[in-house]
Amino acid sequence: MRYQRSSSLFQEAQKFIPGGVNSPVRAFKSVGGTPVFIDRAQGAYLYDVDGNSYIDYISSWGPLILGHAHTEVINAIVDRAQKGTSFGTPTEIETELAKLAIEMVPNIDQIRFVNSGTEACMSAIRLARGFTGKDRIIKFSGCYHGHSDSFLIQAGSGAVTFGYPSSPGVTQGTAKDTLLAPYNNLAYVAELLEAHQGHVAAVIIEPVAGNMGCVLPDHDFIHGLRKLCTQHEVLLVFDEVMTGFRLAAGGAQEVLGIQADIVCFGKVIGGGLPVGAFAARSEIMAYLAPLGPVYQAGTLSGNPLAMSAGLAMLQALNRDRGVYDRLEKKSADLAAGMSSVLDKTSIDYQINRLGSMISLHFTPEPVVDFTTAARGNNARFNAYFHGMLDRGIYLPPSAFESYFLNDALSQADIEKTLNALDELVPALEATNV
Ligand code: HOZ
Repeated sequence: MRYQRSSSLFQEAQKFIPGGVNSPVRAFKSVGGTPVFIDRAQGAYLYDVDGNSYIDYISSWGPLILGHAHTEVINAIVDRAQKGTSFGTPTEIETELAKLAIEMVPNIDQIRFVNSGTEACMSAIRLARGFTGKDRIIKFSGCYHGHSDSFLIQAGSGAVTFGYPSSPGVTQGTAKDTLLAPYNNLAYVAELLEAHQGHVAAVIIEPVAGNMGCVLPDHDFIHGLRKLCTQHEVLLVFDEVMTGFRLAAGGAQEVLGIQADIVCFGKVIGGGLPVGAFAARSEIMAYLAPLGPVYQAGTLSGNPLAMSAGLAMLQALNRDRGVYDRLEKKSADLAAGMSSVLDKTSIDYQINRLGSMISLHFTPEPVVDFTTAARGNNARFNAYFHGMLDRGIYLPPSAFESYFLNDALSQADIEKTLNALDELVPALEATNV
């Protein structure tokens, strides 16, 4: 049996870990079947405990933009580990990573490192509230900013995959300060800002959404959002946990030509180790403890192993900016190839893509927000996911997640992926609509 050992490991894990996983999307609950337990990874490939290999299109959900076990990143971690793993004191490498991140990203003066994207967004909002003296925030339905209370309201990613976009456990008191708007709907945001005049601290957005599948911002919407925030003296917070250092060295700010007030990072900035960060101009960062009154701390924040992985990753990206052109070409080839396979069929589909973030939705209408993303054909998506997995292609196990391509992926891998899709077409066409 192809997944025999994975299956028995999953049985065992469920006895001791809720749902057998430490992050819900991994459980394959919405697509069914047994999650694949990975033993090791190299380059563009994952290898499971049953001896199967997969071309990986999630790259650990984004961080591994250069592929798995990249030599420079691994060497940096190993070298640093020899000197001890954590001190709870300042280290030189934190400043090195801070300097490089600030050099690569437009419009930030200072950066604070935390341990995850969740922490970065949670802290950014606290900072925005402390800086503006206002309580409410606006977020967009289907955007996911980690699992802190203020954001688990019509959230994307696993929250919506498993049917709890607004999580129990979030108090009414917290929820009332989070105002919701549909993605790509500027008029709605304008109305909210008018109605809550003087009470909104920040608008937080995934500038290219990756947690309801990949959803691109309309040009007028995202530029209009910048203008509205300035007019209303509201901070614009870009959650670049997925897009930061991925879409370009300067992330979505660079690609879209927009300067946010606070930017949140995660994933690529940690090189595959647990790192998040938030950054802004000095005037805002000065509100943060120990300079200012907004408290934020962490025993393992700025951890030397994590910093060394992040530094090696950003150094490699900074040295070879051609990586972004290569990723653009591979992603464009993949998207074009998928279209040419699916165009020959009766299957309704949409492919959304910006740079190396892609998603495929089985729906006839453009996917521009959460409502349109949620209209996708689930049965067909599940058949697609499992059909591809059985052919050695590892895709996100939810229609509400983006693919993240990596630079280790070869043209031959893309060909293999397209052949797998081609082979799968009869089964997809037969799927109940
Ligand atoms: N929330 C992550 C994707 N949007 C999933 C993380 C994981 O399961 O590892």
